[in-house]
Amino acid sequence: MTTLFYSAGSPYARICRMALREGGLADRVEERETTLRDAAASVLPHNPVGRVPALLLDDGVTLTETTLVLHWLDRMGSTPRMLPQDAHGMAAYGRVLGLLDGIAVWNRELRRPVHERSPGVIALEEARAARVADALEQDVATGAYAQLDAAFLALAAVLGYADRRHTVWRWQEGRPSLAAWFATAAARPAFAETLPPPSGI
Ligand SMILES: N[C@@H](CCC(=O)N[C@@H](CS)C(=O)NCC(=O)O)C(=O)O
Repeated sequence: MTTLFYSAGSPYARICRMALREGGLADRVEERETTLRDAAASVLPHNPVGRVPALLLDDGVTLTETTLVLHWLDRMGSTPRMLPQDAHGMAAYGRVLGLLDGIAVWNRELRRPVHERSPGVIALEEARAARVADALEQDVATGAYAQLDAAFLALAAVLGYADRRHTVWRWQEGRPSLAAWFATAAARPAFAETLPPPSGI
């Protein structure tokens, strides 16, 4: 059976886990939790990069990178299709992935011992996140991210991550449309079934 390696705290893996549920493929893919940054991690024999998500196919091939996994889920018959087909949809998905990449850098910085943190990196990522969130506030206010696809799930995953694992970022303040969008997305069963544990940051 096809296997999706994930970590409960990973927003990237969560995009794929929500996609399995929303796309009607949950009974065709087994989810297997792995540790990360660990020489004994169960994902390592299949993915030397050691990151999740990683999708182990029946023939032993392992797909890494969220977008490639979503592409494969579409090939497996995900309904609805996850990857956007037009430029608007692709741009919306890319915008959120960029936000997520920046938040991952910011969060990693905050996990270092205080004397190893770079104030410059933190300031840069905080400014990037604010800029993108302001753009997203306009986007959702004008009807973007309304249909269920990779852009929708990535936005739910990044805001869900901020909500429980990166709470230093007060993204809701001054962004009522984004907050309302998130409340609606968070009510979906696929979101509730994949909640990450709080991390204390
Ligand atoms: N570009 C990758 C990013 C995946 C990623 O960074 N995953 C993190 C968890 S959120 C990970 O596995 N980190 C473990 C490590 O860096 O060793 C994607 O789009 O899937």
